[in-house]
Amino acid sequence: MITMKDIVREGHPILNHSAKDVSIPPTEQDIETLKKMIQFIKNSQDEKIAEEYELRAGVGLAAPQIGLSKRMIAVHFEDFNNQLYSDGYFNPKIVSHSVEFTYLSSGEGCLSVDREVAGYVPRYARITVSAINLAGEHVKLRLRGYAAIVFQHEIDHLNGVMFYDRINKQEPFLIPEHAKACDVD
Ligand code: 4LI
Ligand code: NI
Repeated sequence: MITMKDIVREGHPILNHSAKDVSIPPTEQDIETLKKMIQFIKNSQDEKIAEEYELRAGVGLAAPQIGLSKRMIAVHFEDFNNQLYSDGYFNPKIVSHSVEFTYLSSGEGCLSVDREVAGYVPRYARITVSAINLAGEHVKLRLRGYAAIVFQHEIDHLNGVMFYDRINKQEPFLIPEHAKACDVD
């Protein structure tokens, strides 16, 4: 099972590199890795398991965060409409996005970043993602709000981009133009 000791922390160069496409159909090993990543995210949200293994809670994980430079992400969360997103994706790609931006009003955290970085992270308010899911199906996801933010955060990891790279250095809490806040809880 994946635990925090497998999670690569900021400063490791793999987090600043673009990850390689996964060959399709994915190998049994890539499928196994992605299943383990989903399970880690689920475990991290389970109070008992998280306490026992000292896991920090997250809703998404990208393969570079476990030291694998491959284009794979795992997510497990419910959005505001109680829609469940719980799957793994190979080669996810943002194929279109809104002009409008959004940002998490509480800021963003990352399992690879052991400190709080304050500020708004501008994200597209709506995106369409094409990917191959864990079941091997070609999928097109239309995402908005929190779901759109989580997928953009994880896809950024595949491109060597950290959330704080997107925070305005001069004015971390500057509200991006054409943006509406995204409140969680
Ligand atoms: C416990 C059990 C307050 C502060 C609110 C916790 C189950 C921050 C938010 C969770 C913040 C669960 C989260 C992300 C933020 C903050 C990620 C708690 C886990 C909230 C997920 C990828 C950014 C995603 C909303 C600096 C590890 N996750 N909170 N950001 N939750 N969680 N991100 N922001 N301020 N990060 O961090 O998985 S996109 Cl589900
Ligand atoms: Ni992250």
